[in-house]
Amino acid sequence: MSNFFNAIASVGKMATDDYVGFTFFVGCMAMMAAAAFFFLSMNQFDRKWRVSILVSGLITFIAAVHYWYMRDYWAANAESPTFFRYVDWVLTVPLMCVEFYLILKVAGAKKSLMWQMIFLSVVMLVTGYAGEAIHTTGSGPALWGLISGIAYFAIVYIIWFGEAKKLAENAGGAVLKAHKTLCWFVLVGWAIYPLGYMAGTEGWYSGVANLGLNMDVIYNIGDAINKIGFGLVVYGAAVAAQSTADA
Ligand SMILES: *C/C=C(C)/C=C/C=C(C)/C=C/C1=C(C)CCCC1(C)C
Repeated sequence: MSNFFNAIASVGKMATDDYVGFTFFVGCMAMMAAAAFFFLSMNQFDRKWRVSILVSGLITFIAAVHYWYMRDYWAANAESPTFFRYVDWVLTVPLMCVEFYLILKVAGAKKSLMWQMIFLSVVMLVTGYAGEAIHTTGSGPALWGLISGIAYFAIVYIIWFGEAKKLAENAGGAVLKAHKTLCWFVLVGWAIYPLGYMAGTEGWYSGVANLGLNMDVIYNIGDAINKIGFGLVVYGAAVAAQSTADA
């Protein structure tokens, strides 16, 4: 019973002065709501778009489950839930690559494009984890972060200038529009993460990149923008494509 009251007290405390914990809490709710929205709306679309909306639902659902654990972990230990964070990312970021592929499939995208992007995203995340959790001293975080950043830019290159861009241009219409918006998400929205990394690890950048913001707060803001926003762009494209098809 006393555990029960301690839990209530700690949640109460969290809501008033622990703003990091609060962002985990709100993040969890937002991911749950978004997942429910995508799952419940998917049947209004025809087959091609239904799978894309399903993937948006899976991304936010997987995140909701991890936020549930991360919120608990933070409340119990007041330290970064790095492991849960990266497990979440290594599942959801490749799914975002799948999302790019699904959108471009109508334009004839090949599976190899998808695997190329998935491979790069896994390299980006595994090296990021190495810098954040394994090689945490000296030049370790800067070095591993740099490798991660190179993989990140390779993804940016493919979607902005490479094969993915050509396919989107061939498709035109709702596909091209959605692709363009998602490109901006990856260039600007995903750039939030290296900022969080620099705020939370030691390196040459420690003086410059200290925004006075906690790393987890930065990551949580990034996740809300990228996972929910990304899903909504896909949803918007599906609505647009469907309404032109119906007309
Ligand atoms: C839903 C989660 C998403 C979209 C996560 C994206 C994560 C990144 C783009 C992380 C990138 C990183 C770098 C580019 C360098 C430093 C290490 C990382 C892993 C934070």
